[in-house]
Amino acid sequence: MNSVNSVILVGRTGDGKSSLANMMTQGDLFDDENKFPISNKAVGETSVIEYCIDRDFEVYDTIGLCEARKGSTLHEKAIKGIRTYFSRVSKPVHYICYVKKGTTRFTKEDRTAFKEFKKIFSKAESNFVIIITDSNQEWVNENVNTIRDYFGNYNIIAVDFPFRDRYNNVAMDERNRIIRMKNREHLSKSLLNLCYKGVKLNILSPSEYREDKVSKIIAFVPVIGATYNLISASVYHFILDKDAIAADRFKQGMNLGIEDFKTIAAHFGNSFVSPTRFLGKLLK
Ligand SMILES: Nc1nc2c(ncn2[C@@H]2O[C@H](COP(=O)(O)OP(=O)(O)O)[C@@H](O)[C@H]2O)c(=O)[nH]1
Ligand SMILES: [Mg+2]
Repeated sequence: MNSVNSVILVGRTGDGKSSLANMMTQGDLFDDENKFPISNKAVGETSVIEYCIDRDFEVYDTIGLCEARKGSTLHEKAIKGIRTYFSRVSKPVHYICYVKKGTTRFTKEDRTAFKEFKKIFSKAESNFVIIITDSNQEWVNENVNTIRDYFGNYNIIAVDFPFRDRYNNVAMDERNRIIRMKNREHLSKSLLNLCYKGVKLNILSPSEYREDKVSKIIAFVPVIGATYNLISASVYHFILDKDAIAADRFKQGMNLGIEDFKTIAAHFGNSFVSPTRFLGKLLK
């Protein structure tokens, strides 16, 4: 029996996320009633994350990154929205896709947007895919160095989902429909061929992310840094269900901690010498 594969689509506005989302969940693009609204406009797209589940795929279509420049409120709002939403998604996700249109220029905004994507989904990098829209495999082969330069060394899938013909030419519409069907098949096969296992996202919400930045400074302070990491490890594990983060913190706490524990032990007695017992005391 086929199981449903989950897909997250991230990228800049206008690069084809919603077209992809519709193709994966409804099989084609329609004039009026698409599950994910398609838009030609550069700004003003929905500020929420849209979700839809169908037979083969469940898809999260996200807010466009980098609508203006880095530092613009829209960009920051998009990052915050994506972090907040996915920090609450605890089930594993299969394909975490960065979407870029092949027919538009590669700019520094693309680098900024991708860097942000990589930062948000850093614990799930094993499941990254780069999807180049309005494109084909030949174009990707010719431009693979540019794509890698901008978006790193991940699997790349090229697709083309042309929508309406601008001049309402019926023959063109039919030609576009055939291209879409061929590409939908290619997309499905290419994704499933990667055989990615579902991965837990472990994404920090905006406030947790701020805490994480603070913790990197605190980590340099002996004793306090180690203690802080150990306490926060337990918070991430027991309260927030973010084990990858908890494991990192625990490791940092222990690495920094051995000498510190001995120092503490000198003050508080032998029961503190064992780091595990020490953590036990902290958790009480
Ligand atoms: N020809 C072609 N046009 C595309 C493709 N993907 C998106 N578009 C067009 O690009 C515009 C923006 O697409 P949309 O899916 O709304 O992008 P989003 O802002 O990333 O969600 C629309 O006019 C789409 O028809 C593609 O693969 N091929
Ligand atoms: Mg969209």
